Amino acid sequence: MDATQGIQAQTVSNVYKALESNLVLIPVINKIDLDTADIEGTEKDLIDTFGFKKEQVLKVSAKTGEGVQQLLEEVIKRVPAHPPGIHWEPQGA
Ligand SMILES: Nc1nc2c(ncn2[C@@H]2O[C@H](COP(=O)(O)OP(=O)(O)O)[C@@H](O)[C@H]2O)c(=O)[nH]1
Ligand SMILES: [Mg+2]
Repeated sequence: MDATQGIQAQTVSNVYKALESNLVLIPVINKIDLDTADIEGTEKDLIDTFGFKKEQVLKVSAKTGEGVQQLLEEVIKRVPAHPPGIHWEPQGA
């Protein structure tokens, strides 16, 4: 979620698509490097609107790289190798 924009149509749309597909959701606040970022307010939106817990929320800047290492580690920790509900066919012969 963009810390300078709050909840956008794209945020809501992507959350519901992911929920319908039974995917693990990782709430991430991006653009924390900007002066106009409202990190606290964005975090509150994620908690109040989508029911995430404060301790689940990650904070990153795609520009400076802050928090990106932790984000990658959390993806590995939280996302199962085979998402539930998706049947994987081996590719090739
Ligand atoms: N300062 C800053 N700019 C970013 C960051 N992440 C993306 N942007 C820039 O924000 C602009 C819009 O991208 P973004 O909001 O991420 O994507 P969109 O909402 O799908 O268009 C682009 O110019 C990106 O380079 C960030 O962490 N910090
Ligand atoms: Mg944007």
